[in-house]
Amino acid sequence: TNEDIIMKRRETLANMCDERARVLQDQFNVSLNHVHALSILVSTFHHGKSPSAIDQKTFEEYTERTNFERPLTSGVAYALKVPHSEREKFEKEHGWSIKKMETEDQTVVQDCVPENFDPAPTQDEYAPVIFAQETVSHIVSVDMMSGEEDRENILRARASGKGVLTSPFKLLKSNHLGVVLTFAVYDTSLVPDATEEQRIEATIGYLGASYDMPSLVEKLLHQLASKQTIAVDVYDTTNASGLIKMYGSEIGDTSEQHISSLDFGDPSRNHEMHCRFKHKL
Ligand code: WA2
Repeated sequence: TNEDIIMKRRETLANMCDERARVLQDQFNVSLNHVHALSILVSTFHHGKSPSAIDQKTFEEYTERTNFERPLTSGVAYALKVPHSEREKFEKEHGWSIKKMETEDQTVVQDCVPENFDPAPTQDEYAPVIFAQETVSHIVSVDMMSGEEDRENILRARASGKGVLTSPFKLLKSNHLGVVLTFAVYDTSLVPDATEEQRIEATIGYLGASYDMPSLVEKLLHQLASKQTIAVDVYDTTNASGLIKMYGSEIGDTSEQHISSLDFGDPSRNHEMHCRFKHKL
């Protein structure tokens, strides 16, 4: 009967949506684990050795060769915690000044490259990027604390000791919405059951990965069959009053949709996948 067909169709949609959500969530989790491991690598071989065994060239080579471990990321980078009192010494040592992150709302697109960024105005502390994968080399020397989403992430990462995610925002030099994942790096003074204050005190840097959602989700869905059949949207649903679409299209009939939950590992952010058939029955 017609009712059976409709039921069957609804079940098919639910299964396909759950499968896609599971694949996306698993791939995200795989890259999250590897970004975590990278933060330990920096702690061990940059901060744990004197002289450091990592420089920009080594970091670039290693991150490029291990890219397959971070399937959804567009790039990884490492920023140092620099208090204002150490800014001058830091800038002299590195031979460049800490730059302010400027978004395209404030500047014309051509100016939106770090070479043209202004020096960061005086702040209590900074988070300049010292190492970057080649794909995000444009953020070297930029103070990540001068970007609202990056700053919030840094503060939450170091106080919690967990991997934390931003809400979706427009990444530098990208036309797409993306998210940033951040892990804090601590010095050896960190005790196992440290308080937030002790964690902040022991922080020495921030390892972050950026995820360009549209291109990466697209790539992932391409590998699965029946891309022609269903349309998929990914939302940040943290704020119930305003869902943010991180990926998706306008096609399909939204009256008949299935929602699969997504867990990207940060309990303070919620995500969902919404699926629908592209064509009516
Ligand atoms: N990485 C790449 N593109 C970006 C970006 C970012 N943040 N922010 C805006 N566009 C080094 O959490 C520390 C990476 C930030 C890490």
